[in-house]
Amino acid sequence: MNNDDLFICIDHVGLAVPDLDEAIKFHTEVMGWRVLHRETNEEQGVEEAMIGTGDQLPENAQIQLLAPLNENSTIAKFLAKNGPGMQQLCYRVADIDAVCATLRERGVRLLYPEPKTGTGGARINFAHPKDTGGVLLELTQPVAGH
Ligand code: CMX
Repeated sequence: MNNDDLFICIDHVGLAVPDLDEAIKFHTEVMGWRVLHRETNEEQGVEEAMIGTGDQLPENAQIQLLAPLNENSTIAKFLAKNGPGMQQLCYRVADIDAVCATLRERGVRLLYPEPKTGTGGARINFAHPKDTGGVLLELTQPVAGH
């Protein structure tokens, strides 16, 4: 793949939080954001909310609040080790299969052999933080129209 074709924009930044309702209260009432979307993703072990502005444009990055669904969740492990805070950076892509193949060719480990399902039905994968300068990097290919 051509370097110019790899990433579209920063899709979102993910924050690990112990309690989703408490975090939503803080980010809406104190910080002034709005909840754009909320869902539970059993496979990822998270309860999540996407927040942004009232007139959020598709190319504007969102903030993803991630709370653990149970004690086995990767977010529970992250919170136990680091406490609340930034857990991931997510880049939007147009063709996740091609991007994953290109990154693999360049020596970056992807966590899943095939993309899994993320926010709003998007196809997602993650690059290992040890291969990306210490940042857990999510790749997301949103469902058309989302
Ligand atoms: N950001 C940066 N570094 C991280 C990290 C993170 N979020 N999570 C782990 N690491 C680092 C650890 O600090 C550790 O480094 P050291 O060895 O120097 O201490 C190393 O990576 C390995 O950590 P670990 O605790 O042994 O590994 P984990 O069992 O925590 O797994 C990871 C790490 C990335 C494989 C796991 O968190 C994972 O599978 N993440 C992808 C899925 C996910 O995050 N789902 C929730 C979000 C869902 C969504 O966005 O939709």
